[in-house]
Amino acid sequence: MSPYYPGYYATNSWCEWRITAPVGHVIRLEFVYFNLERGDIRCLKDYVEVLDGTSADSTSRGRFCGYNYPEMLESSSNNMLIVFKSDSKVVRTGFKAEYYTRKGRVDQSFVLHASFMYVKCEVLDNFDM
Ligand SMILES: [Ca+2]
Repeated sequence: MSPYYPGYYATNSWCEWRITAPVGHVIRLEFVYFNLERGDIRCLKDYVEVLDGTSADSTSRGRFCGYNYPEMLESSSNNMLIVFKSDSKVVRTGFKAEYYTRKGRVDQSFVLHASFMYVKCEVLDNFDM
């Protein structure tokens, strides 16, 4: 979940959550709350971006902002990175997501996990785009 959730998140934030499942597992991410500043279609102000891997250079599975909940996302491997970024103006109450993992075979059921692994969250200077 975003910093201070269900309170307002801070301005000028950059946060990353990394989810790592055992090798051979895939990750399903489901947003259960989503309320960010509404941006244009590129979501340049505040956004959540889900990446299919371990770094910000990994393939993006989508960048999300505004009030519409992102659809459920599944990783192609056992790693997923969630990035949250806010600019210097207008804050909302952020997001909450849950994740499930399963062995790669489709006949295995997903198992819900309680929380994200915390990686880092920092305040940036002059990060407006
Ligand atoms: Ca903002």
